[in-house]
Amino acid sequence: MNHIQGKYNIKAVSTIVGITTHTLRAWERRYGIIEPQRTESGHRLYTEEDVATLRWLKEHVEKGLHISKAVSLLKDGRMHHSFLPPEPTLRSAHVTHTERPLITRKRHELIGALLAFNESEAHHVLDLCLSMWDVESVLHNIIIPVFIEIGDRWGRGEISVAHEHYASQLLTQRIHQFFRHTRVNPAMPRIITMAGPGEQHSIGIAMFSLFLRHRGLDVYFLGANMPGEGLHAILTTIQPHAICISITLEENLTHLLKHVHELRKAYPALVIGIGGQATQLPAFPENLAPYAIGTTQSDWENWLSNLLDAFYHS
Ligand code: B12
Repeated sequence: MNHIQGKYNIKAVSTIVGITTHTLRAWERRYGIIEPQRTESGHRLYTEEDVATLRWLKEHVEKGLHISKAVSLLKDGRMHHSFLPPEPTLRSAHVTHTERPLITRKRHELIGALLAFNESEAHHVLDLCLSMWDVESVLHNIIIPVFIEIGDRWGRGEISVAHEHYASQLLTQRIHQFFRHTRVNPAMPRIITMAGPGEQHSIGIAMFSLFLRHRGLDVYFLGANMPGEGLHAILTTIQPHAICISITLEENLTHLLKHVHELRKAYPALVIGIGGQATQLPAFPENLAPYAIGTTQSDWENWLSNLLDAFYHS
């Protein structure tokens, strides 16, 4: 017997998605994007996935994308709500086999545009990516890898410092834009985020800040090279629940250790979290280990869930 997974008839889908039955049939005929199963009497039966696909198409057509363009994006790679696996490492979030070629192409296009100093093309590629995937997916699968690739090319002397700075500035601006457009939930804890003293590497902590913001936390992002002495004013004014510090360079570890020790003494209730490349180095001090948040998405989620538990039960 034929195994039928479809459970919605065309009328139900039309009501759920808000597309007329006439349009549904026309899209099927012209673009072949959905091929609903058929009952024995020949009536269409749609699956949950079909419904999700139609919703996505409708959303993008409403945003101004022509239906044929939306369909080709869909066929080209894949859209869907999130292409991150349940537990990716944030450094190398997996993508499914079918999505990989499209992502690689988008990364190349973005790198090409950035290295040609072509601002509008770079934004166009990013806009297109954002029409296909959610912000965190674009961040982890497109923006971060492009950032690293360009930085590495500069490190190998293959491109000039102007190329590297131009690309970094443009991508950083986009990250900050995402940040501005996410809403804060006033019932959530306040968190200060910063790159520690001596640290110019601020993109990683910007990513983590965005992760927190996306979950509604009230994040105060202080950026790069934040001296410990300068924190008193903000700590006493906003009285945050936590402070998260990023550290990349080994040479800044001693400074960080001192900094954490002082914070601990002056603000015993403040939760301290540390992240960044230096937490993975053998030289990372053992007495800082309890503060390390971890590198995977589930490490970040766990840290946050402990923070929220403590916050709501205090
Ligand atoms: C861009 C870049 C710069 C830019 C930074 C611009 C900016 N606004 O951030 C500039 C040009 C300023 C720079 C300067 C230097 N850099 Co640099 N830089 C890089 C590069 C190419 C990319 C870093 C980056 O942003 N990656 C993308 C982010 C998303 O990754 P990330 O920082 O690791 O963050 C991830 C995690 O670590 C984590 N994370 C980070 N912070 C936090 C915080 C918390 C709380 C949590 C939970 C997680 C978390 O989340 C992120 C997502 O996965 C790397 C090469 C590389 N492969 O990483 C070198 C690199 C980091 N730089 C390096 C060096 C040596 C330098 C310089 C000393 C070079 C020099 N000779 O001047 C200076 C030092 C400046 C200083 N005092 O800090 C080395 C560090 C080697 C080491 N381990 O000691 C690297 C690895 C290059 C290399 N291969 O040698 N750099």
